[in-house]
Formats: sequence, C-alpha cells, structure tokens
Amino acid sequence: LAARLLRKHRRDMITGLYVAIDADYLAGRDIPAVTREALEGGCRLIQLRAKTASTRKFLALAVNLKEICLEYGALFIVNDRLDIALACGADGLHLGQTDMPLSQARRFLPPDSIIGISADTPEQAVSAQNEGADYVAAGAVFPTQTKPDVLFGGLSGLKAIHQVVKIPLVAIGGINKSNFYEAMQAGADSLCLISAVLGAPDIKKATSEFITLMEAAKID
Ligand code: TZP
Ligand code: MG
Repeated sequence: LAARLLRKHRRDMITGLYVAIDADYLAGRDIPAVTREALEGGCRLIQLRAKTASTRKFLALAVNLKEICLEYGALFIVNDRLDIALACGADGLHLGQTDMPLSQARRFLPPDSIIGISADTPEQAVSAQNEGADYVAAGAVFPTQTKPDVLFGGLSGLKAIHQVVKIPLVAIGGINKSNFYEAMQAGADSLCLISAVLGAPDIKKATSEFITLMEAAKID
C-alpha cells in the first residue's frame, strides 16, 4: 500500500514546470549549482539527461543531484538509464521509444518508482498508458536547437496525444515564455524546458518567472 501511495504521489507531482538538466547543454558549468538554482526558483521536477557522459560520471552526477532534490522535496527522474536510476535511488525513469521497454524497466525498479515515456504518436502514447506509464511526454512541440534530431510533433501532435491519454502529459521542445501558453492550452499538465531556463542569465529568476506564469495561466 505504501509503495502504491508513494507512486501515486509522485505521479501527481508531474505538473507545472519540469526542468531537464542536460549535461551536454551545460558542458563546462557547475551542474549541481545550476540544479540548485532551478530548485531555489521553485522547480520541483528535475530530470537528469547525460547522453555523452561516461557511466561513472553520469552516476556520480545522479547521486549528487538526487541528494540535492531530496533537500528541496523535488522529484528526481533519470533519463534513459535504468542502471543509473537504480543506483542513485531516483524517483523515476524516463524512457524513449528506442530505450528499454517499460515492462522490462518496471521489473527491476522499486514499485514506488515512476516511469515516463516519450511518445511521438497517439498510438505510442496509448500503448505507454496501457503498459502502466506514469506520464507521457510529447514533442517537440516547437522547433528547438537543443535536440536537433527530435521528431517534430508540433502543437497538433500534442493535442492529438492529449485527446487519448488520461495520465499526466508533459510537453517538451522549444517551449519559452512566448509560447508556453499554447502548450498548456493544448492540454499539457507539465512543461519540460531546457534552454529557456538553463540558457537564462539568472536561472533562479527564470525558473520562478516561469512558475508564476504557469500558475497564472493554469487551465482546468
Ligand atoms: N526532447 C524533445 S525536444 C527536447 C528533448 C530533450 C529538447 C528540449 O530542449 P529545449 O531547449 O527546451 O527546446
Ligand atoms: Mg531516451
């Protein structure tokens, strides 16, 4: 029962601003310090992405960020890597369509862990939901330089996925202050940002401004 309640609590936290701490985007910067700034700005949903880091570096960073997130009561999600999520005691794991299948990951993760799935189509989103995903992420909603190879689903792709899923929906890709409202209107429960927050001169300020904007724009 406790595990089920904790997983539900974590799933309920998939709302509002979600900051993806991208180690490649942040190359040369103090990643734990950057993470703290986002948390100081009020973000309670953090993902760690580290596509080019060695396993050892990824894990060391994950252990560090998990600890920091715990201080702030923030959810900590690891991208791509089940082994890293397990080893650092992450709250959850984010998987894409070419990563380990959700059902396999679930076998190894603690029962209170959440799993988020990236979906490019409504079909993929429905499959993820049926397989027990805790949230689904759709994008790129807007053009982005951060992940040049990403499939572009656009706002229409986001809307189509919103129509078929009941679990929390995360919008990602090219979201900024001038377009975030459109993503919310299209049905996103949470907005996942990289450059709009991590590329800002004051990350704490950018974070809190986004949170304020999203709160003000909340759509039911
Ligand atoms: N997945 C789909 S788009 C994207 C990822 C990781 C990049 C998001 O970065 P930004 O800077 O917020 O566009
Ligand atoms: Mg992935």
